[in-house]
This record gives sequence, C-alpha cells and structure tokens, in this order.
Amino acid sequence: MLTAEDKKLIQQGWEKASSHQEDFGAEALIRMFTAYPQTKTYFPHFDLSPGSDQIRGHGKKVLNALGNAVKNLDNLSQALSELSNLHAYNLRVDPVNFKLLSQCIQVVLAAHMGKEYTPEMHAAFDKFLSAVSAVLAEKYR
Ligand code: HEG
Repeated sequence: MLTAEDKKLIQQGWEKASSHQEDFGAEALIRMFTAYPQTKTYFPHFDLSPGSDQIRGHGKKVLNALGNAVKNLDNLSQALSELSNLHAYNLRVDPVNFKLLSQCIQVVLAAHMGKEYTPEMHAAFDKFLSAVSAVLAEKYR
C-alpha cells in the first residue's frame, strides 16, 4: 500500500527519469540481460547488443509504461490491465522475472540520481515496482 508520502516521492523521482526514458530503459534492460542471462530467452527476436535500436526502443516502451503507472498510482490495475493481459496470455513471462527487472530499474535510478535517491525514495520505488509487478502477474492465476 503506497502512502501519500510514497506517492509524492515516486512522482518527484519520476520527474528526473522521465526525461531519460530511452537511456534509462535501455540501461535497465542491459543490466537485466547481463546479470540474469536467463531473461534473454524472452527476446530471441531482438538484437541484444548494448545500444541496439531494439533495446533502446523497448527500454523506452517499458519506462513509458511505468510513467503511465506513476500517473495512475491510485488505479494501477486498471492502468496496466492491457499490459497485464499481454504478459500473461501472449508473452507468458514467468513472474519471477518482474522482480529481476525491477531491481535493475532501481539500480539505474540510484546510479543516476545519486544523493537525490534517498533511502525513503528507494523504499517508495521498491513498493511501487512491486505493485506494478503484482498487477502484471495477476492474470496468471
Ligand atoms: Mg514487458 C513488451 C512493459 C517486464 C518481456 N513490456 C512490453 C511492452 C511494454 C512492457 C510497455 C510493449 C507492449 C506493446 O508493444 O504493446 N514489461 C513492461 C513493464 C515491465 C515488464 C512495465 C515491468 C516493470 N517484460 C518484462 C519482463 C520481461 C518482459 C520482466 C521478460 C523478462 N515485454 C517482454 C517481451 C515483450 C514485452 C518479450 C515483447 C517485446 C517485443 O517483441 O517487442
């Protein structure tokens, strides 16, 4: 459950990320593919070399979707409903992978925001990304 303070920190933190969607998204994906190579199996059709057009394009899509979630913090299930269907029924991504990408996204935010990424902001993003992951995985039941 996100508190009012969490929501404020997420919105504040996202202001910085939103102007670097493609860069941050691509970096998070590269970190995921490097640290957890098993995640590459979902992208056999991608050129997975760092900086490829597909990685950048997909990174931008993922961060854009998160930006949409940030705008709908009180309404995540509805805001992410189509993506949830896509991941469960079409892509069939094993839900464990959402945690892996979430961690990589947090590393990217922390690395780029430095001191601005306070422990409180970290905790807020941790809750937010867990909530997004729960929605993306909820149709698997
Ligand atoms: Mg997913 C497509 C968002 C985790 C594998 N993902 C997409 C798309 C978005 C998205 C916005 C494009 C949808 C469209 O084209 O309509 N993904 C998204 C979020 C998160 C996530 C917000 C979690 C924070 N995705 C995720 C994980 C994997 C995965 C963990 C696998 C390890 N996504 C995946 C694949 C595609 C998408 C294989 C299709 C890529 C393509 O063919 O273009």
